[in-house]
Amino acid sequence: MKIEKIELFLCRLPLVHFFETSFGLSYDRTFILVRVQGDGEEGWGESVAEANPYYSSETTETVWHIVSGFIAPLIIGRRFAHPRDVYPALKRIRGHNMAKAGVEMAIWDLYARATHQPLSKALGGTRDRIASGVSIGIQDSLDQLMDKIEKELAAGYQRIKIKIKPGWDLDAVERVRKTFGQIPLQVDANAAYTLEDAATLARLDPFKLLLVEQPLDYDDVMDHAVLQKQITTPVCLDESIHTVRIARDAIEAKACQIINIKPGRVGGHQASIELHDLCAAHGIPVWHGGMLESGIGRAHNIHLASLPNFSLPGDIAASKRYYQPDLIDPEIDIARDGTIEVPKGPGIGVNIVRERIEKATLRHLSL
Ligand code: OSB
Ligand code: MG
Repeated sequence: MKIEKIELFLCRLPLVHFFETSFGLSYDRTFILVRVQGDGEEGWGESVAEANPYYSSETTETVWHIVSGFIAPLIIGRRFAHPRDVYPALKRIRGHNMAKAGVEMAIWDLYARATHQPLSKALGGTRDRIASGVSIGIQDSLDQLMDKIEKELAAGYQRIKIKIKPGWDLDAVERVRKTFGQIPLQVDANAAYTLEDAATLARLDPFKLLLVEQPLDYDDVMDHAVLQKQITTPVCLDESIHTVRIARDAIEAKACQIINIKPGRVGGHQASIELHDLCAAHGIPVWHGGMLESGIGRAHNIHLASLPNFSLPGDIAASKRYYQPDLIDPEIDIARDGTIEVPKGPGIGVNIVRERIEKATLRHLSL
């Protein structure tokens, strides 16, 4: 497989509903789509970097810079026997996993299309449907949060995750438990606490949450290990897990009992498979995170989440919660039982609507 061309599309889409986390509030999403071409086929990827460096240090502008200036020259004109070889070929470039992942995942799509198989098969997926959960941002009031949860449960979602931050935590969880009982429930702090808040976080224990996601800093492992000894809720790491090696250290240090995999954060599908396998070997369950992706990134996530150790419902929900219309047609939807079908066509297996991409594009580059 010889990569002949890489195209970048800087896109912006309005969100159906604003999304608030401990690090900020978004009304729209800015992201980069990657199109690769080679062997008479195309492949599509989506880089999950945001316009701002609040979830991660990468932004859409750093992705643009790194792909156009450093990744493209290493990829264009080069022959790859298999997409697993792409991430190692970029080793000289330190960090910038979201930039690498956008390109690497597009090449996986190209490969799966060229070999006439669904991406899930190429990745080693074993299921034809994935379990779907929702991530609900911080709301203007607890009443509004209850309304949203009621709506998502009625739609069939298998688990609810709510965002927390100091001042929007214990009361919110208590109210959810009072209103909805023992539903599968987890919380995500996006690094909003420090070890000094351990006593507050321990007060979540009686609520029997599935997990608490990234309570402490984005680059921390060791404080999470200290915290985990003081609370019974399983700690799950998101932001801290940038590489397979950090995951190995975190498992060794008992800093987490569960890991959230986002291919964008770790450098693409190959690194995700390795992370998935490492966790399986250590009895650490994983689940698939989300970054408010368009249908293109979302389709990639669905294929990856078909691997066997994705044993908890992911943050992979229906398109209509995010974008209307989405960039793909038909859109991604969930069944009444809260599952999403893994597309069966070649590659990511969804129809990309080019006119909608054109409409969302702020800047385009062909390399
Ligand atoms: O921490 O999981 C996160 C969205 C943007 C950045 C970080 C996170 C999230 C989500 C949304 O929780 C998950 C989704 O795509 O629905
Ligand atoms: Mg998270």
